[in-house]
Amino acid sequence: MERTLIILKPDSLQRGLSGRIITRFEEKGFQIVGMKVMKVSRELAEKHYAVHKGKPFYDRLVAYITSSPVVVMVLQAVNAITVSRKMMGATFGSKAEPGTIRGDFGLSNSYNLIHGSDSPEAAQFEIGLYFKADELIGYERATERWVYDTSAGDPE
Ligand code: IDP
Ligand code: MG
Repeated sequence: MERTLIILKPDSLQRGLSGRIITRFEEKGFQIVGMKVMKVSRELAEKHYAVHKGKPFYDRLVAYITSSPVVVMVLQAVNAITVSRKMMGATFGSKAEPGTIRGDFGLSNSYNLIHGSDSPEAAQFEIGLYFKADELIGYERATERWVYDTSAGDPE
């Protein structure tokens, strides 16, 4: 099982799309192990987006993510990072394929609704930035054995 950090960015909440986006992940079979609404501080945004410092869009990106509340979630699944990135679609709303979250709900190359960790290292770093250990809840799901084939042991 893998965990990833997902952020529903300010435009998701302002446009009333957060519920529909969360539903996509629930329907796919992801397990929600952490979730909260928060306002991202400038300090937190600068830590999160340190890898983008110096890029032409960096200042606007920090302004965007701090402009209005976000929903942050930790989602768990087999291959959570790869699968969630596929569901998000390409970075630019104008290029993202229909059927993806960015492809279905947005046009902007900047206001693109959602963030998702892009590697296990990034996920570990980002989960630690946004959540305290006791805010993540591991629990057994009644549907687990129908989401995955667990007959050989590991979920497949
Ligand atoms: P990702 O969110 O698909 O992983 P990154 O390249 O990590 O894309 O960029 C982080 C965020 O910065 C994007 O989600 C988007 O909001 C913003 N961004 C990236 N490239 C551009 C750009 O060329 N113009 C404006 N905003 C951008
Ligand atoms: Mg990224």
